Amino acid sequence: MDLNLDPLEPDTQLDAEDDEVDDGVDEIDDLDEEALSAEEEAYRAVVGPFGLTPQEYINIMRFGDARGDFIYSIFGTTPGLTAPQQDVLRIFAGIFDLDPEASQAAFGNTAFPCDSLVDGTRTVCPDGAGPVPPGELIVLAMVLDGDVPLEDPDHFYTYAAVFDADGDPANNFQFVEPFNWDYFQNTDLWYQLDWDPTVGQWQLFVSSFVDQIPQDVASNARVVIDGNVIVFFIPVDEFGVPRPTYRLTAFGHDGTFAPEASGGDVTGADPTEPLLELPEEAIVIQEVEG
Ligand SMILES: [Ca+2]
Ligand SMILES: [Ca+2]
Ligand SMILES: [Ca+2]
Repeated sequence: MDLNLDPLEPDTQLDAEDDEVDDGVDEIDDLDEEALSAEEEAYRAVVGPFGLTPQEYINIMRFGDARGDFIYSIFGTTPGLTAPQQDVLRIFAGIFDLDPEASQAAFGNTAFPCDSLVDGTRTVCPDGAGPVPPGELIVLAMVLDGDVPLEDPDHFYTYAAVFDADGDPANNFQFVEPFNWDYFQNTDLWYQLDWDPTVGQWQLFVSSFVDQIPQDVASNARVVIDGNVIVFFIPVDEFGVPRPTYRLTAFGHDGTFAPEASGGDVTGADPTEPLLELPEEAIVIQEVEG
């Protein structure tokens, strides 16, 4: 297995039935039995309750992201805050299909209950979130270069999954000068996990960019923070299309947003790159460990 992945080159094949993917499948088998990367192990530890088999893991898309490729939201401006927990190293993207029982076991009150801290795993829900509906969930994970501090007294953090929710680029948010590397550009539905040290809380804000203004929207999403892994679980029914394109972002600052005290990372080199695609095939979840 070649561990020197090009950034944003998927390193697994998505369709195990495709004749051309024999090599990919073999690589995955090798990966399972021998040398799981630290990032792969960290990801699997978090989604472990879903009980994926080695073959099912093939349907998770994986991307590498360069280490240390910090950016500020203005091209050419050097960010001054560049902690490991602001550096995305790896992205995992899957579609999980849960029946009502599995959904209840995962998100009812067992594996990932709302606004809980269990064995160091923090689960955050939007205000007013209802139960996670059965059916397809978009499951997006970022593995960072360092553990996310759960109670940083000095810094703000925003970890986000942002989408073109309806597949129409014409109505997406466009950057406002001078922020030509605005992390959210060319998207229109934003799931923002925020740490605010002044209130000492993690919160999940969901907003839709409608008529040129971000507006709060109701959501039944969940976000899980576990060590250096952040996983977004978002019902497909919150999107206009079943496989919206997306970007993941990680940003830290001191409250001023000044470049010398801010910095972060996006999937890819910078936010002018095209959004990423989700796998077509869903993984049917049979049973969830509570
Ligand atoms: Ca990175
Ligand atoms: Ca759109
Ligand atoms: Ca990057």
